[in-house]
Amino acid sequence: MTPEKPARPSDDELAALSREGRWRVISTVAASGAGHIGGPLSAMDLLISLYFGELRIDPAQPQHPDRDRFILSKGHNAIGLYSVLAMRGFFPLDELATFDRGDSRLQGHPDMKLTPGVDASSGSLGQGLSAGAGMALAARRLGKTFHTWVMLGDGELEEGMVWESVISAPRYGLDNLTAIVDLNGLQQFGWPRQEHDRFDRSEPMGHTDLEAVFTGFGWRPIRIDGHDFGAIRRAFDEATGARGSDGRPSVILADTAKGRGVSFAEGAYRWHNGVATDAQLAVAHAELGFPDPQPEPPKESIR
Ligand SMILES: Cc1ncc(C[n+]2csc(CCOP(=O)(O)OP(=O)(O)O)c2C)c(N)n1
Ligand SMILES: [Mg+2]
Repeated sequence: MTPEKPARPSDDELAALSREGRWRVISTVAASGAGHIGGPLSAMDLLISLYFGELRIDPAQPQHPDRDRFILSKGHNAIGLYSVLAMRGFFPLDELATFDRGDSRLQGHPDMKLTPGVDASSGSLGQGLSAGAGMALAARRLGKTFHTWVMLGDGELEEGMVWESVISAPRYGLDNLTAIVDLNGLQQFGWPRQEHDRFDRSEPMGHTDLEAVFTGFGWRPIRIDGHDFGAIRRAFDEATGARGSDGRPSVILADTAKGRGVSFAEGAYRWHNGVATDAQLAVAHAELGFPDPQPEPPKESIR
């Protein structure tokens, strides 16, 4: 059976799922001893909204030819994707504990040949949008109606190959393609939007009018707060509703905070990657409210 769009959860349900996803990211990386935190947390509300409310996918048939496609072009955020795939039922939640081990299906960067639900391998930044444009073009040629989604980082926009597909996708009329750019304002080493920025090490794209640039190349830009579930939902509707209408691919420019949801990681470029201490994990647990605190064991009655 062709996978169908899921019934959309409420905003409260999405928020709870996102808190769970954020906890799974930070706790899994703490257990494995290495991994990325900031990007997976900034992207979590978008990923949860996609996997639980938008994508026409079926965890029991991860290779279904008519499924919507999702490419995590910023592949270093793999643990964010794996957490959501596990929560959505593509593989057991327990398997997250194997993250980044040599014999695991969950490598540090996504491998489409290993992991159920991963549609393209990534990790070398800049390549995902070209792969996605290819999938969207294939859908068009094969007469299929699936939609292709590609998530990029704002630092990743510096890769030249991104712009080759930005230039070419509108020429093929790929309105069945949507890029999502996670505009968390930071990449690996800092600083684009900070006041003390002397513009000497800043990220070039941080000072660019991306809406104008994408419009100029023939895309439909949709600018949103990437932590507002209502805005995300409307952006998805606009992007998929556009399909077949005017040949423009869509780009969702999502303003986010790197490390979102965990106080010590939020806005801190040093948490691009990192391993939380036990004390930091306790803070994250308290702030995310997940997992629920264990109930107090019953006190022995005094006789
Ligand atoms: C081609 C390539 N160059 C460099 C790297 C190393 N690298 C990994 S993550 C990263 C920063 C990415 O920043 P951004 O795209 O903003 O990701 P996010 O903030 O969402 O984590 C870099 C430079 C890479 N993976 N691939
Ligand atoms: Mg970034």
